[in-house]
Amino acid sequence: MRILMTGAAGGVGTLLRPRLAREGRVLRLLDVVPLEAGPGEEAVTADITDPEAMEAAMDGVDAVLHLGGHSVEQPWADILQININGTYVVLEAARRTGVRHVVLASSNHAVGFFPRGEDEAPDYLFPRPDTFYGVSKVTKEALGSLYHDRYGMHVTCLRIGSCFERPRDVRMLSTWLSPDDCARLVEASLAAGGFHVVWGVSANTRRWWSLEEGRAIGYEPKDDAEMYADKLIAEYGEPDPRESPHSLVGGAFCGPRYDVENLTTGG
Ligand code: 15L
Repeated sequence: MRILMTGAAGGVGTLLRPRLAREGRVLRLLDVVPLEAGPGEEAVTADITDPEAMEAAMDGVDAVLHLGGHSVEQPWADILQININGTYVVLEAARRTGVRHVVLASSNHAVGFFPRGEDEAPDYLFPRPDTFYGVSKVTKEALGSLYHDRYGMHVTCLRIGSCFERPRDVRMLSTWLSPDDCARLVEASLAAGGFHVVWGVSANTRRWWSLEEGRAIGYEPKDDAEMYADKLIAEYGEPDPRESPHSLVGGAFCGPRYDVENLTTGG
């Protein structure tokens, strides 16, 4: 089996590479940044917005894990070209070459303005993006839905929380997706038929996003950010779920000054 991983040089791709290695599996790593292939890997230097290069990269591929694109807020033109058009090009190349399984890295920022209530945030929350970046994740999910319904592709969209080696702040005590759980989620998604939107989150004690749909496709998280709680709370204080940035799914991305104008001017 051969899996094409786009954005393989990025944060999540780097964490997943060793964790997705399997006997009898080839990981084809694709990025605009040149990568060195290790055992069981192939490296392709290409741009996800280049249709010809993406079709060539699909040769002999059974499944695509699409991680490529900007991972935080950017000016609209960049989001449009890299994240939105890039996802279209990836899906279209997969369709043209007969690839049946696609896993799309969405984000909690597709639903960032959803407020925290008493209950867990359910699966399949209606889009409520907190940034242009979040809009691109909504679009990614919509394109995945289209390619499933129109062409019968199996597509799973992962609304990833915070996928880092370990949680970096108190919000991540709730939103952390450990690298090992991320690999478990990707494995379950690669095997899932149909179309799904699942939260990408670990079994955190402070989690407030549903694991129901994830479990329904066979994802069983094993990690819990709580082991980092004492240290993080000593550093940052106890998070108040009623206060910003903890009162909304997207955290700081929902802040009044977290828009691209402020990000690019630094103001
Ligand atoms: C994301 O979608 C970003 O890619 C990542 O950098 C984190 O900020 C994460 O969301 C998060 O919400 O913690």
